[in-house]
Amino acid sequence: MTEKHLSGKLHVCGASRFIGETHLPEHLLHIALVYSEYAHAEILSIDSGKAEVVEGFVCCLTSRDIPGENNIAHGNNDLQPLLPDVKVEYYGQPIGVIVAENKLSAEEAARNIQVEYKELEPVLTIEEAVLRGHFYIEPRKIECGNVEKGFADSDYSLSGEFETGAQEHLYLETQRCLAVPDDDGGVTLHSSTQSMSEVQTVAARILGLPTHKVSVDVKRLGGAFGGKEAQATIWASLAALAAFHTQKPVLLCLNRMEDFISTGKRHPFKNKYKIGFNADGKINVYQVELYSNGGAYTDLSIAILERALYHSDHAYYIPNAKFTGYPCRTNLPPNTAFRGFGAPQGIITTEFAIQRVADFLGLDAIEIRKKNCYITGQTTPYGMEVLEPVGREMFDELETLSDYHQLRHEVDTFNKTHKYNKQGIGVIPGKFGISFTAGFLNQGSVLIWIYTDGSISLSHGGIEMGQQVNTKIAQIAANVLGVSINRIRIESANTKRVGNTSPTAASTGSDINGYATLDAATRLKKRLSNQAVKYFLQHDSIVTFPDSVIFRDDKVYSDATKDNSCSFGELVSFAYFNFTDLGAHGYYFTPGITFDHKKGKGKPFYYFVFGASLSVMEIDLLTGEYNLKKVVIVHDASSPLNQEVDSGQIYGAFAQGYGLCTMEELPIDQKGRYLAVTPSTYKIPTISDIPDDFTLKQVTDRRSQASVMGSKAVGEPPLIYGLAPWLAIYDAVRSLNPESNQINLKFPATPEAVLTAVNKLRRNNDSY
Ligand code: LUZ
Ligand code: MOS
Repeated sequence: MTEKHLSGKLHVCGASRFIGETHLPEHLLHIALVYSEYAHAEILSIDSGKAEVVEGFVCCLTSRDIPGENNIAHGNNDLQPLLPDVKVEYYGQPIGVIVAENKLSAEEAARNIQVEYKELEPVLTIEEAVLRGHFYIEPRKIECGNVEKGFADSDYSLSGEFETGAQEHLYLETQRCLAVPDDDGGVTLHSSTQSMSEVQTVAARILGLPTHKVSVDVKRLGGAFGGKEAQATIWASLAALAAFHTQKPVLLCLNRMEDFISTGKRHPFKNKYKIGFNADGKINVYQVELYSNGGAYTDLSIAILERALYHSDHAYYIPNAKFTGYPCRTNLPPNTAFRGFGAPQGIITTEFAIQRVADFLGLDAIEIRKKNCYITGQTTPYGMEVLEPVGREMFDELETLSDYHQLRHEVDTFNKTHKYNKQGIGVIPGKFGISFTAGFLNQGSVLIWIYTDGSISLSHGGIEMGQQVNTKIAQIAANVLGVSINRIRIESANTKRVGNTSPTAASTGSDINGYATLDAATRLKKRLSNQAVKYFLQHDSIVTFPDSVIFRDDKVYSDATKDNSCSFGELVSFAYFNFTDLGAHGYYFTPGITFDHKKGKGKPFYYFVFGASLSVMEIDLLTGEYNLKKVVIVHDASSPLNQEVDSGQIYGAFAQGYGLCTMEELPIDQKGRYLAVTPSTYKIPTISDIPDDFTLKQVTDRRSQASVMGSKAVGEPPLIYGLAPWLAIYDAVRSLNPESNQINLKFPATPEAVLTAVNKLRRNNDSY
């Protein structure tokens, strides 16, 4: 099936609406925030005297104005105040809400708030947190086989450290919420969130209201990438608090710099690995300790660490393994979900270790990976069986599609004949586990109404953030009811129509809400089939059975002969006049997800998405600059719901991974402030960074393990392909001295990092 992007036309015409940009309510008030000026400090006093005299000032709200519980923590193993009363824990933490009649007055008043602090020493790095024992939980562990014996039985071992950096989400639409008071003391929130039920629950907790008094509506987001999974809640709750106090509609809309400064990023990791292997390249044992920088509050740090641990085997069978994870507490904005959710940080460490093994043994990058790749029937270190030989197939396909051995030859020849430029190849497979690791989140629901004219309204629990979950859901419903997609309107996500929703995250939006759609649409189809039997008897004196009725092309046929038919609308109207319920709720939960954290064993995923990819990079030895020359991706799509939407996801995820490993850098100063706080100082890839020579092959063999209508999730898995350019740069640097065991290429490999790595090698090796 291929259907067009449902809101493509609106986006292209600039007609699609986003919160706070058009159609604002009358008497709207605006918020500006007072932010902490220290990463760690006691608040001694807050004086609003000079703010109150600003024209248009309405009120200044602090922790004392919170009627309910001052806690926005995700889950129940932490306490995160909406507005701190004693202590600030990160630079840019909101401590006061200024409400005014217009944005400029609010900002001026916010600047006039005087806060006295007693500065405390901040903990900013993983090293400092480890020294002080600042961990969120006891270490998490996954083990299999016998690690000591594994090393003893190995011909060789290599060990080292691998550090990955933070990443800013840079969604086009900044964090925002429009809060509108209801007449019964409740409030309606138009929030830019991936997680409307979490916004609802937390805002109700803050206001001391039952959950049903807060409703959340989400039409669409201008991007999220994980940055609005847990982190939209704070802004929505602040806006809700202001609407509650003023009883007027209130808009909170961060500007780009505020968003950069105050929101959490992808977790930086510092990982220590040791790998044991034989002379033939077979890996016997892999041991890794993962340390993540979680920032000032838990947020999603524990789930992110879990996903990093579950992906530390990546695509490889490792008979003896020990993975340990430590989530560290620091005084940075709470780090959070970001496409891949810890998996990229675990995976790149494993891939680097494997690359070192290949280089040490003089083996080829693909050969070593194929040799160790999972085959059917093997189990992961956490005890989940790999049921299909898809990983190997992906490698074979990549080898053929890229003409790998010829390519390797060309790159080697290039390097022999070019003095100041070197090329390298990076190869990386994909194996990404699909399901929320917090098992209970794997459920979805929808509500469908068929109106008497045959048009259809569908509300589902997923959030449309540009990934086209709406297009896919509409396709599923249209397919079941045999109608064209234009008949279906996908409504805004709203807690009043679909309750207790999971965040649209973990790449599961289409899977769980899609299956729930299948459920609801099938219920309606059954009712309509029963009515069709009556219809055909009355109109054409035809005896047929519900199971024989066929819904196709906006028509309803009595049976496969297609001799008798009526339009879909006609049948719907007939059904209504014959007392048929034309509304249906659908529900789905992913079966079989279990995990025992004590044992470190279980089945955390419903299935895996596989793939393999390759990048060719050329570096300039004099400047450290590089150029991505070629990309080949083989992606295991199974039976895609919408192949074009999926290719958009794959291209985008590749670019985001490419940015992560090469150019996106977020240094902090000694006060815990991000130094890159605008798009002019934070570089992300643009279309010109993507080479023309880009081959994407979606393998559309339907897998036995897949999701709704044979499809597979596509949001996060392809981000991993974007890490191949880092391995390619590494390979290019290494070509200067293949014998060296001391290539220090940082991650991200910025031109500065490349030049540093090159110069170090040059110092040790004059011959280049
Ligand atoms: N969110 C979450 C996620 O709460 N649990 C997960 O396992 C997950 N995985 C990926 C992205 N978001
Ligand atoms: Mo996410 S990283 O919100 O799937």
